[in-house]
Amino acid sequence: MRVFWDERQRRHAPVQELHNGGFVPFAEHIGRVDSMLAALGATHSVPDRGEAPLLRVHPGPYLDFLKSAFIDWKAAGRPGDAAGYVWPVIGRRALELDRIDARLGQYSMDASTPIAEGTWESAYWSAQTALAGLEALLAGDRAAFALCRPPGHHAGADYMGGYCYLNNAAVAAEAAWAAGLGRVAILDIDYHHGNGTQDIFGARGDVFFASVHADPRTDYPFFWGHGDEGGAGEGEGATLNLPLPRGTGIRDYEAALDKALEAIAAFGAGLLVCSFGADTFAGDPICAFALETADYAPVARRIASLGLPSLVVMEGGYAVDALGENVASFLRGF
Ligand code: Q9C
Ligand code: ZN
Repeated sequence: MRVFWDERQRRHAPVQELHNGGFVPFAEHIGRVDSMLAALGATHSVPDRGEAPLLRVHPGPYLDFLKSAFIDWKAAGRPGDAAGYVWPVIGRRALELDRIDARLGQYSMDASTPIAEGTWESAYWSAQTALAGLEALLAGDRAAFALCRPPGHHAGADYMGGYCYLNNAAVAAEAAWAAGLGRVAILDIDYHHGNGTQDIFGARGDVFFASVHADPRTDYPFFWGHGDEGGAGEGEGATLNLPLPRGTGIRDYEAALDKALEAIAAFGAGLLVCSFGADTFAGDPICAFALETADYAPVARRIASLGLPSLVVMEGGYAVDALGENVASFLRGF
């Protein structure tokens, strides 16, 4: 399976994040990529397809915000990386204010997603990497791996969150739709629920979203991903959430995964986008499932047995020393 990656995805390097009431080193750091590149070997280059495919998912004002936030932050005389401290609660007026602090709140959902100098450039190339993987499928590859970083599944159409700025999986799914590949299924197997992807496609009947993740009653992102969220309007029935308790190991995990795969098979998609996070690993420092390195190969084999052209998009995974081997195990299984 070809691996797609662009060096400009390294430019994003926030220093710290708010975690459990204090500041800690930013967990989604470039060491993750070094671990994956060491285990995966050669990568393929990523062409520039411009902003048009990003704009199929994200509104222009949100992209403008991502581009200018760090500059505006510095212009306001602030040290460090741009981070919000006030969030508009549901039902408040949707104002388009100029103040950088207001914009950081308007366009984000949490305090774990700072904007640093190279954030826009890395997020842009991360989304381009997803598009490059999709193009490999269009050219006839059965599967492709987009080594996206920063990750994407917590980013909604107009908000960042959970280390995510642009929703790489959604950008690829929309591009697949535009390319005439028909109905798309997105299977999200990051430890955390993919709230951004669900928000983007939840009202759509032509894109199926299935997610196996930690129960949001105990885990981030808390306010999405509960078992009763099944889509809205034309999208009713095209969202499937399968939350699992902390401590879940491979047996219960595979049972939930099989339910997701059955639903995807019944939906009748022409293409699969798999949001893959290796933060389900037993040794992950910020997560609490119990998958082992060797488990990722059979998990991937089950997914591959759908027989769909598959784009694997990288999401989370923070046990840096094991990350490369976990991803390699998954891709070998495919
Ligand atoms: N105290 C992804 O895996 N921070 N994002 C949680 C817990 C946010 C993870 C803080 C975790 C987001 C792509
Ligand atoms: Zn995650």
